[in-house]
Parts: sequence; C-alpha cells; structure tokens
Amino acid sequence: MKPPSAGCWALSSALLLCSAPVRNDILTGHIVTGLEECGTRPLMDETATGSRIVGGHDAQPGAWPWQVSLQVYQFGVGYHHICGGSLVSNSSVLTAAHCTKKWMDPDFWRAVIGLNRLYRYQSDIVMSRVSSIMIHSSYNVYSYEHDIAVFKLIKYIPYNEHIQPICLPNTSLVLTNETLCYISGWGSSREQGKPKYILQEAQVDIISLHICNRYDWYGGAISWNMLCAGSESGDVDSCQGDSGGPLMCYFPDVSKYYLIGITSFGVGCGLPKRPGIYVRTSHYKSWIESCISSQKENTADIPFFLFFLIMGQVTLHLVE
Ligand code: 4AZ
Repeated sequence: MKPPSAGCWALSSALLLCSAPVRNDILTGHIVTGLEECGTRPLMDETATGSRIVGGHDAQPGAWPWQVSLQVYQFGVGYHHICGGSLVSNSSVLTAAHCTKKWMDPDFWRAVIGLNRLYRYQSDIVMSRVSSIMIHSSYNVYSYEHDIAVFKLIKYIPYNEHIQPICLPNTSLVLTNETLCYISGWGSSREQGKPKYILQEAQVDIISLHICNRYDWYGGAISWNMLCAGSESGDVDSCQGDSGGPLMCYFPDVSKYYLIGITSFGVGCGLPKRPGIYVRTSHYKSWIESCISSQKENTADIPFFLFFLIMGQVTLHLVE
C-alpha cells in the first residue's frame, strides 16, 4: 500500500499548506466531539433497513443527514448542483478533487446541507459559502489517484435531525459479506442525463479489486487506494452528479454509518463489468483529519497580526 501524502493544499485567497493541526487543543475540542457523534440517522429506524434495493430509489428526508449538495454560481442560471459531498465535521465537507476542475476558486461554491429535494430550500437546511478548498497534493487528473478534497465552510453547521456528520473509517474497519453498503446522490440515472430532483439511494455490493481489475473489467487501472462498488450486472451504480458523494456502510455493532468511499469515476453508468470507482477513505484518515483541524483564519491572520505588531513597534519608536 502506498501511504497517502500527509500534506493538503488549500486554495483560497491565500495558498496554505495544512499538514498538521495548528493548535493541539483543536483535537480535544469540536473535532473529536464531531467524530464521536457521527454516523447516526435520528429520523430513521435502523432495525427496518436491510431489504435489497435494485437500482436507485427516492430517499426519505433525513435518510442521509451527511449528504451535501455542492453548487456553483453561474451568471444567468444562479446556483446549480455540481457534485455531492459528505459532512465530516461542523465546518468541513469531504468530496472528490475532480469536482473542482473548472472551479478552483472557493468563491464560486456553496454547500447545501440537510437537503432532500434539490433547490427546494426548507427551514431545516443550511447553506454556507466555502472559505477554502483543500485538494490532495498527489491528486492525479489522469489516473484519478487520490481524488479527494476537503471544502472548508464559512459557517459553523449545527447538527440537527436532518444534519449529522458521518464517521471516518480507519484501515482496521473490516467489511464482511453481510455489511450493508449504500450510495446516495442527485446524479442522473444515465450518462449525460440531468440531475434527479429527489435524493436517490441504492444498496451496493463491494466488488473485490481482484475481480474489478480483470482484463475485461478495468484491466488493472484500479489501485489499492480505490474501491469498486455496484453490482456485477451493472444494475446499481453512481453516475454524473453523484461524484464526491458518499459510499457508506452500516456497522450494527456500533450502530453507526462509516464513509467507506467517495464517488470518483467509472466507465459510463450502469454498465456490466464497469462498476463505480470510489476513493478508499480509510487510506486518507489522517490527511482528512489534518484538513479538518486546519484553521485557515489562524494561519491567514498571521501576516495581519505581524503587520499590526510591527506597526505598533514603529509607532512606539516614533513617540519615544
Ligand atoms: C461522473 O461523471 C461519474 N458509474 C460518476 C460516477 C460514475 C461515472 C461517472 C460511475 O461524475
């Protein structure tokens, strides 16, 4: 296994490197609390899940409370959905790096959280502009290796019945044949189609890399940092507009959902032997946590703080 790079680049008004938490106490503050209180669905009865879903269907409001719609502003059109994302803390959304391709500037973006019907903004949803975008420094646009990014939000997002963070797995989390895994998103149900109005969900199988890399499947293009999921026949899949969204699995022993993957790419949608490819999030846990803990304001404010300190010293000298 190739360990992911520890650093993450932030694209914002100032270009920042977040490789380590700025302050240690951040780790004992909101973030750890946020990660502990994760992966639960207050409006859903977990004992009721488990029936097999073929293809996607409408999700209930509150079914996936970490699902985010990442939207871009375009003149004449307004904001429109580009990619999915997953809320991982009160101010961080995890998504795919390739979503930022045409819009690297955080000012283009807003995140909508707690949504079920696209563009129908009810009182229980929260919208936030984006303060910085952190793209994995080893992201490769050709191979889609390390297709992972964190959007830091301007607002602190309070949790409620419709808004919850998802848990981040580490490499010790074991998936079995019985583990129930799902994908969700507003993506289209066919290639080049338009986004779906109601959030869609589907149960997926995790397909081994051994099968996924067969010569008549992906022929070796899928790395150990990726996961294949869907169904062997192709009936269940993610598609355009689902990118960046969650591949999540339920662990009944802890009664929590974990973000196992991030929707990344695939050949077409719903084709046999061409399942969806997902970023294997367990390989990026420390990278994600360092991005969550990075405090843009703290680092960006340092030059201003130094400026005022120096100006103060100069003034003092002039007065003396
Ligand atoms: C896309 O274009 C995309 N079938 C996402 C997922 C898949 C294909 C394309 C997987 O965002």
